[in-house]
Amino acid sequence: MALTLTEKILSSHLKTGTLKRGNPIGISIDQTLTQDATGTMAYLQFESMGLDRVQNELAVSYVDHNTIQVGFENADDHRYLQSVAAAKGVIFSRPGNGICHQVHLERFGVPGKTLLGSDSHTPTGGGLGMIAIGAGGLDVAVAMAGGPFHLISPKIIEIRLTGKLRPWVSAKDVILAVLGRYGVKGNVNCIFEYTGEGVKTLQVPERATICNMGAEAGVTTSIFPSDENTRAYLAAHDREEAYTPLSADEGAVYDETFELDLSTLVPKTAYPHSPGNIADVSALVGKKVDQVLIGSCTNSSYADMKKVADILDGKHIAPNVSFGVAPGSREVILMLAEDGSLGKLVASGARILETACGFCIGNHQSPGTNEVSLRTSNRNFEGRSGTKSAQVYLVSPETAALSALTGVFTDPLGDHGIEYPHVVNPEKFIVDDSMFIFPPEDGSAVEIIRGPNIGDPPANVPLSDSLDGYVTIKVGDKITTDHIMPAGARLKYRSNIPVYSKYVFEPIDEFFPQRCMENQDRGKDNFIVAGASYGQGSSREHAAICPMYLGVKAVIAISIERIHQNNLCNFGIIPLTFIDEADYEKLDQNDEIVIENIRRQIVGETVMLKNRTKSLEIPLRCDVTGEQRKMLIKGGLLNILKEIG
Ligand code: MIC
Ligand code: SF4
Repeated sequence: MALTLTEKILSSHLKTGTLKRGNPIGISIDQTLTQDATGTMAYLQFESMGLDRVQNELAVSYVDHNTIQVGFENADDHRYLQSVAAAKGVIFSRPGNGICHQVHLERFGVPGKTLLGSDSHTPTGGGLGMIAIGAGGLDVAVAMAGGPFHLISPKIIEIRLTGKLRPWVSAKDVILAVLGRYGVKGNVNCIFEYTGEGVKTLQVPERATICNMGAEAGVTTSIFPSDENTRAYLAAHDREEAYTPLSADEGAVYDETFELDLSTLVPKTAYPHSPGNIADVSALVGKKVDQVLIGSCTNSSYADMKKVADILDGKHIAPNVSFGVAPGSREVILMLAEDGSLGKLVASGARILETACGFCIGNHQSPGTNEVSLRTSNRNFEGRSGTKSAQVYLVSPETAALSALTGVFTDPLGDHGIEYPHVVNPEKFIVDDSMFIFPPEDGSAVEIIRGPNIGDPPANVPLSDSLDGYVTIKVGDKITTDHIMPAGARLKYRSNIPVYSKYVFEPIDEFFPQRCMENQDRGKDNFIVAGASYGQGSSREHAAICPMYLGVKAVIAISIERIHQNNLCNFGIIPLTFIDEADYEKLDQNDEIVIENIRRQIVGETVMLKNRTKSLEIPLRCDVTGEQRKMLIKGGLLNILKEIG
C-alpha cells in the first residue's frame, strides 16, 4: 500500500494501537528536547521517577527562554538544569548557544526520527523530515524514561506546493497563507505534510519556518520530505551521515489536499491579535510603525539574517523605529560576524539582542502604549509582548527590514528601490559545539543543585465521587495559554508553583486565584467555563499545574486544543466539552454546579452537569483516551507513575 511520509515514520515507531485516523496510538520517541521555562518541571518530574539516566537515544536541555536574569530565580534554574543534565545523561546547551529549535535543527535533527519537545514549536524539526511534536513537560519526562508518547492517529493534510517563490516573497508568507486557509482552530489531530514540485525550491531553514508556524494552526506537527536539500544542509553542518532520503510513496492517500502555487504568493501579515488574522501587506502600506523586531525560532536562520543585513546595507533605520535583531543561534551570529553582516546591521542602527527567545515571549522589548510593532515571530496574542495596548503584526524578515528603513508598512513587492538580496545558503557553516556540555558516562556522583526557587512538582489528589463547586471564571473563544498563565515578567516563577499560581488568568481577571483559594477553603471545587479552542498556543503545562494547585477540577469548553487537553489530563483536571455548543450560554460565572458520580460518569458517553443556580442540566462529553481516563481517576499521571514505581 502506498504510504504518506507521516504514515511511514509513525508506523516504524508504533508501540500501541493501530494507525487508523482517530485511533489512540503510542509511538516511541528517539529524541527529546526541553527548554528552561518548561524544563525545570520536566526534570523535577523525571527525577521523581527514580531513574539514574535518560533512556531515549538523545536528550538535550536548552536554556533560551529565561535568559534575562533579574533576580536570582533564572540563574538558579540554569544551575539546576545544568547539574541535573550532567547527573541524568542529558546534553546541556548553555545560555547564549541559541534558541532550542534553531540549534536542534543545526546540530541534532535527523530525518525519519521522532522528536518530542516541551515546547509547542518543536515541529520546526519537520523541516528536516522528522516527526517532531510539542508536548507538556511531563510527557517529555515520560519519553526520557523510555515510555511511549500517546497521541491520536492524525488526519493527514497534504499541502501540495507548486511553482517557486518570487524574489521578496519568503517562507513566512507561505505559512501565513496556509494559516489564512486553515486558521487557528479546528485543526486538532491533523498533520500538514508538504509535497509537490515546489518543495525542491525551498531550503531546510525555509521548510523549518513553515513547519514552526504550523503550531499556530493547532496541528500535531508538520513535515517536509528529506531530499538533496536536506543532505546539503546536513553536510554543511558536518552531519551528512545523518541523511536519509524520505518521501511519500507515489499514490499515497491523503485525507485532504490543499494546493499552493508558490509563484503567485504575495507578502502577508498576521494582524492583531491572532496569527490567524491574515491580510496582504499591500493593504497596510503607509501605516506608521514604531518597532521592528527580527528573530525568534520562526525566522532567525543565517539566511534570514543575512538577507536583512543586505537590505539594510549602507542605509539607516527610520528615526521613529526602534529596531532589534536577535540571531537564532551562536552559529548564526558567528557566521554573521565572519561575513561582515553583523557590522552592516549595527551600522544601520539595529540593536543586537541576545540569541534567545527574548522579545518573542515578552521578556523584554515591550512596545510603548498603543504602539505598532512588526515582528518576525509566530504569535501576536494580545499582551504577549508585555504591552496590552500594543498592536503586533507578524511579517517576513523582508517586510520587517524594509519597514524598519521607511518607518511605515512597506510592501516588498512595491516600489522601494532596493535591490533584492539573493542569499545562497553556505556550503559550510561554522560548527562549534563548545557551548554544549556533554554529560559524563556515569552521572551518579554529580550533585544536583537546587536554589530556593525550585520546589517539588505538586501532586493532585485522586478524583472524588462527585464534584461540587462554582464556575470560578467564564471566558470566551480562543483563550491562549498566555491568557491562562502569562509569561514575560512572570516567567521567572516557572519553578515555583505556589508563587506562579497567583498569576493564573492575570491578563483577564486578576482576582481569579483569590476566588479559587476562597472556594478551596470552603471545601468547594473550581470550574473554568470557556468557548472554542481553549488553551491555544504554548505547551506550558503550568496552564494546567497552576489551576490544579488552585483546586480547579474541570474545564468545560466548546473545544480544547490538543497539547492543553493532554496537559489537563496529565494533572487530573477533567476536560469536558458541550455536546450542544449552545449550552455555553447556560453557564455563568459564580453559578453553583455539581457533577455527581463523576468517577463513573467519565467512563461513559455523557457526563451530566447540574446547574443548581439555574436549575437545569447540561450534557457534556469527556472525549479522552482510556489511558487519560485512568489518569483523571487517579488524580494525574504522576500518581500513576508513583504507583508503578
Ligand atoms: C511560547 O512560544 O509560548 C513558548 C514560551 O515557547 C512556549 C513554552 C513555554 O511556555 O515555556 C511554547 O510555545 O510551548
Ligand atoms: Fe522561544 Fe518564541 Fe520560539 Fe517560543 S515561539 S520557542 S518563546 S522564540
